[in-house]
Amino acid sequence: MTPTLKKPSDLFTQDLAGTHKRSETESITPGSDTLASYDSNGYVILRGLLSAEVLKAADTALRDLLGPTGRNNFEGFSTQRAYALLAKTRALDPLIAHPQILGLLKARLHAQPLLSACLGINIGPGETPQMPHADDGFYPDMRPDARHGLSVIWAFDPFTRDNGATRTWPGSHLWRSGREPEDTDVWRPAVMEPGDALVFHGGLWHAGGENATQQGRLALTAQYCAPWLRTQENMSLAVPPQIVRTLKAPLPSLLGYQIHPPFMGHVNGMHPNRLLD
Ligand SMILES: O=C(O)CCC(=O)C(=O)O
Repeated sequence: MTPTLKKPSDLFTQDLAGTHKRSETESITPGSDTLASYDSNGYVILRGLLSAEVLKAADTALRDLLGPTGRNNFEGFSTQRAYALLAKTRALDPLIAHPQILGLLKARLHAQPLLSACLGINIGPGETPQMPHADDGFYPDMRPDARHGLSVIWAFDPFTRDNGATRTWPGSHLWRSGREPEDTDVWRPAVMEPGDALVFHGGLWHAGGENATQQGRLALTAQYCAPWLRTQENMSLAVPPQIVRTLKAPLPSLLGYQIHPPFMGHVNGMHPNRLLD
């Protein structure tokens, strides 16, 4: 039954869809220590989240999809990337929609987020440190403490100080607008084992590290944004409906097959899921 709107605020709280009602996705509620680290440092490392089988399948698929090295010093001239991953493999789905990540998204971003970007990053031998940045940096008015995004970096290789472990500037998600890391600001490498995940606030300054070893450092990054923002990767074009139709919840919703109340995301006045029926 479509609800009757009684007051203006009902527009933003009521689910107006007749057929494709919003549904809760299964998630794991984060513990208080996890949230305390996320809130104060701007990041938290979740350890050992994947079974050996899931990790192996994800690792094999991602390595197969890696493209050429970067076209500028942000992508990294010695770093390979892989984009549009949801159109290319199903092996990464359990990471992108991991219940622990969904729990953090619900607690600290939004219960119906969008997947803004999802890419493989293999920092190769000899790579120089990446330019520090915040993943929310391209949204205006990102501070103070605007909850625009939440990012995850999954380690597929051991992450060490020497091989390019992601550098984080603890607490930088709380910096005033316009402040950038100085040489005197201390960064920390996110030292991780394969299957660990660095989860961070979209306002956290971070960067891929320098790789002074002879091996690559492979990661998957999944970046999520609030459902009223434009996504970095144009997911509607990157992942065609015939693939989205085969995906399990909440992946279609993460890819934009959702309505943010009252009407954001409609197609021809209808819920986008009608395209999948
Ligand atoms: O690979 C990493 O450790 C971080 C890379 C990153 O933040 C990016 O390319 O946006």
